[in-house]
Amino acid sequence: MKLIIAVVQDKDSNRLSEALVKANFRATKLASTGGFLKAGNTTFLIGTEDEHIEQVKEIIKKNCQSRDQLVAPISPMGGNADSYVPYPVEVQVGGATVFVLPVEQFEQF
Ligand code: 2BA
Ligand code: 2BA
Repeated sequence: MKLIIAVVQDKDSNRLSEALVKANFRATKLASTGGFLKAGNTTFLIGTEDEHIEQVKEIIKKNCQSRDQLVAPISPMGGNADSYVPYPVEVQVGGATVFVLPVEQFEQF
């Protein structure tokens, strides 16, 4: 068994969870925040058998789009001057960042 951790954009999260349910996969959604943009994103935990990993990755790929996002300059006033970006920068936020981890045990009580 493997645990897939997928960080996706909020805009894609409903579509992805619907597609997973439709394909009979179980998942847990966590509200998360990107360390760089400091904007909300969604982290999916999907536990599934090894032979289904490719299918889950395909579903993620199909339902998550990559987009360009503008990072607005944030005033350092009262904040952390180390992270101050004085001009807007465009970054490409990927469709999904996916990790596949081995699962030692899976129990449901
Ligand atoms: P449980 O299987 O007891 O799962 C309870 C919650 O645990 C799930 O909430 C989900 O958040 C998490 N979970 C379970 N298996 C997981 C896995 N392999 N990977 C990641 N997270 C997992 P919900 O998704 O809201 O599901 C509530 C209950 O609805 C489930 O209870 C199950 O009885 C049923 N269910 C969930 N997905 C289903 C599906 N695709 N088809 C049929 N029944 C489903
Ligand atoms: P954020 O950390 O908010 O990053 C959003 C986008 O900003 C990234 O898109 C990337 O294009 C850019 N970016 C991030 N860190 C950067 C840096 N130090 N310098 C320059 N540009 C940077 P993605 O790579 O597609 O990542 C989307 C989200 O996925 C990230 O949101 C983060 O929440 C998660 N993520 C990506 N790589 C990760 C990793 N190795 N470990 C954990 N989470 C990761």
